[in-house]
Amino acid sequence: MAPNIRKPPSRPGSTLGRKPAKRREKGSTKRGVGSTRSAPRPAVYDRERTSEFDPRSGPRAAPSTGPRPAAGPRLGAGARAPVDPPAHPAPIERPLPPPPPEIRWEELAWEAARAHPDDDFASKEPRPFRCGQVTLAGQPNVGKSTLMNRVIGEKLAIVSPKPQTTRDRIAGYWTGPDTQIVFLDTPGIHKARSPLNRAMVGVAIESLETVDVVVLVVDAQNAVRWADKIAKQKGPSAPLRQTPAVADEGNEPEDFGEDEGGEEAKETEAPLLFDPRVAPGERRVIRSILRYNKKWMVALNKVDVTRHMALLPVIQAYSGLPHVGPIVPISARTADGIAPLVEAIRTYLPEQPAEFSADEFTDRSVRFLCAEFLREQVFLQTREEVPYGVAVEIEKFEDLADLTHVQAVVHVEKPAQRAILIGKAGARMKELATAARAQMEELLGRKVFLEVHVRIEPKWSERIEMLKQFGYIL
Ligand SMILES: Nc1nc2c(ncn2[C@@H]2O[C@H](COP(=O)(O)OP(=O)(O)OP(=O)(O)O)[C@@H](O)[C@H]2O)c(=O)[nH]1
Ligand SMILES: [Mg+2]
Repeated sequence: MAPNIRKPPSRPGSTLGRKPAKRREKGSTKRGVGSTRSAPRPAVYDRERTSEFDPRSGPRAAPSTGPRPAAGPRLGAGARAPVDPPAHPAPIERPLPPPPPEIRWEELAWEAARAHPDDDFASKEPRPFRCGQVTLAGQPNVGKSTLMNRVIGEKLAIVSPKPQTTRDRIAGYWTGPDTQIVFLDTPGIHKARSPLNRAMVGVAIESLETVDVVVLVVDAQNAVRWADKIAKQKGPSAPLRQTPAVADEGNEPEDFGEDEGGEEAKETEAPLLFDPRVAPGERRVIRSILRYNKKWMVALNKVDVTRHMALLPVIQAYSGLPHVGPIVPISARTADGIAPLVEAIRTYLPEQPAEFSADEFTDRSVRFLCAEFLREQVFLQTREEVPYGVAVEIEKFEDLADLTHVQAVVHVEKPAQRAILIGKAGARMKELATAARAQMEELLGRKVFLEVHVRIEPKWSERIEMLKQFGYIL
């Protein structure tokens, strides 16, 4: 097995070692998470100190110091009173509506995180070391990979706005003063039909089995949309619980592309009772979590782009689900709520020493990450079925005196996909490779010479031997 990637302490400029000051300034995750470990936590939440970002209004506005607007003419000694009565009657004074209750995500997140009975936040004693594994599970595109990258502070998992970006299980290690958490980022769980997608969902489901706790990552925007739809259909007094039969079909995310006629997995268990406001796609994931009898909690992600009041019914709906732990609103993009989430996860981990040294941060090899950087560019720069027909292999990875030579093969399924990837006079491939090479250079901390070949491998995503070759099936 390839050795874990470490962060060498001394190599200047390397992202594996100390991070350059520039990245920290941007408010990297480490700073967000670090705030929980270095600063003593206030007994009462101190919003000025712990939250730099107000998701309702963006960065807080500075008090105005500019000139006041000029006052209108004033009546006083020597001034003449107007002769004509005003043309309009005086406006009727109405009391202003009460301001909407303010929701502070960080505050809500801390509240949720404190709710666990094993909570040792309040303890003044030095806390025992806890170490364990957590799986980030959820539907495709909810932000699992963004969340892991944010906590670890390194780009381990590739991210794109397209669903089914992650195809493998990727471990990221976060080590604090009294905690080590092994995060497992997983492919999105969906109704899979093609062999590749089945393999991906299989990996995600297997990753639920052995961990200490599962974090169900939910896209808050989608959750609110679904809850609103249900509220409109049923009215505000909708029954809180019912069987999952209604409206489940046709609302779950599926593989990209056409139905390939595969048999759908049969539900053999007794039906679970779900609050109708929990969306069908999430029910599928929750069923899998409960099948393994796992402790689980919820990270409601993307609160930076969510209507805040609308999220309350969603929180209410999830809090009624069986064996659920805290429901923590977060934004993986802005780092809001990440520190409370990490604290909440800690409460589920066993008291035991760290498994990995503090400078290790993933189980994946540099080769794997380089291949993924190239695949990410294909996801970002091409459309429709092209990214789903691409697999990347690194054929050569050689450290030379002043640079690293990386030779990559991009496998596609059809000649048309090859033509799109290469583009007019190779323009598209040049753009893809340049962007991927920049990320490789940042990871390795040295110059990279990247050579890319495109090969046609008909229907590779349906052939078991090819899935094995690319590492999607063990
Ligand atoms: N606004 C906002 N967007 C986010 C946030 N977290 C993730 N995203 C975006 O959501 C999209 C999907 O993010 P990913 O991290 O790739 O999602 P994923 O769950 O890993 O997706 P799969 O790998 O396909 O299962 C990307 O465009 C991210 O930039 C967030 O907190 N706020
Ligand atoms: Mg992902």
